[in-house]
Amino acid sequence: MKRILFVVLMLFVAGLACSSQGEPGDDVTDAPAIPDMPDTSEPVTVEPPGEQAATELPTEPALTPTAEALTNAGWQPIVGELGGLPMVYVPAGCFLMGSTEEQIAAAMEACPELYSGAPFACDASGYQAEGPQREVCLDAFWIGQTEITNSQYAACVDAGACAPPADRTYFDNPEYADHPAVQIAWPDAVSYAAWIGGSLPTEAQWEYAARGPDGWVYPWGDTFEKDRLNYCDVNCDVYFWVDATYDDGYALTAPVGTYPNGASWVGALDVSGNAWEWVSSIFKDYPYDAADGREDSNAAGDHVLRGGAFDLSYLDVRSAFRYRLPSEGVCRGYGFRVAAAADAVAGP
Ligand SMILES: [Ca+2]
Ligand SMILES: [Ca+2]
Repeated sequence: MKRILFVVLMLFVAGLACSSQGEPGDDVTDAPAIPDMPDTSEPVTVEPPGEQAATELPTEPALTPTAEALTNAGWQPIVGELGGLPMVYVPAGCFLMGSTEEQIAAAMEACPELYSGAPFACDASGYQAEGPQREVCLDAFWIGQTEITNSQYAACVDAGACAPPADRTYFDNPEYADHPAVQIAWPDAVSYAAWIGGSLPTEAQWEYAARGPDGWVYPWGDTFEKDRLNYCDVNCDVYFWVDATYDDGYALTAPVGTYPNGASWVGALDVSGNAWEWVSSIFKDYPYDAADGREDSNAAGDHVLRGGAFDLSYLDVRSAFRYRLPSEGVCRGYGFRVAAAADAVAGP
């Protein structure tokens, strides 16, 4: 029942502002941080065996040299290209997908203030969908450096492989050529991704590219920083959660890559905010399991959008936040980026 209420709430907001909830507030610096990964970066010292021990050691070393442990700060972004699209490489690894119980509780505690004045009440279920947290390990892949832009999407439309956006107001305006393509339904995002030779990222791939092995709350760290994204700032045209304290320069979408200091650990831009991003996954409860049908492209059900948009507050541009919509849903903030297999992209 709570989930139904939350969906009703979100649909209400979507009707108001396409995709929104929340209001500005204090940042979430006090949100519990995900526990650090074990620090295995220190060199392992193996004492040379004494004469007595030498005969007892196995002929193969027990510890083989390994690369330095993967960390967000330690990874150097690699940019490749897929059909003209800049892609960034995401190395194989593991991370904790979803939010901790403490983080979900913190989101719920912040919610009433965020919604202050809004004609609905906070409900836990939208945030509860971020749990339970569980480790997910992924093979390497590539993900788009940016959201797909209007000019990029237009090439697919011109080729007859993609349907034009539901509302062409910005799509047809040359001034928006480098803005994310929006008003895109899930099947059309899938069509574009296939046309370019990739796919939509899974929900797990998207979140890993956003948060990294360190599991940061935002692409740049655990603290909301207003100068790193296009969110619901003073220019925002929703009514209850505008952050009147900051001007990010845009009421609607911004050109992709406007905030290079908002890059995630792999170098993906505008992961947080600007346009929502469809992922391949059907919305199902956590823990995430790619084998439970949610990655079946023919399965019925709502699909997931990630990252929040220009009309969302700090709470809902967190990398763990999950938004669900019927696949045919279109609105001014719904776009996407593509992913590709590790061997599908020409590297540098
Ligand atoms: Ca903005
Ligand atoms: Ca985005």
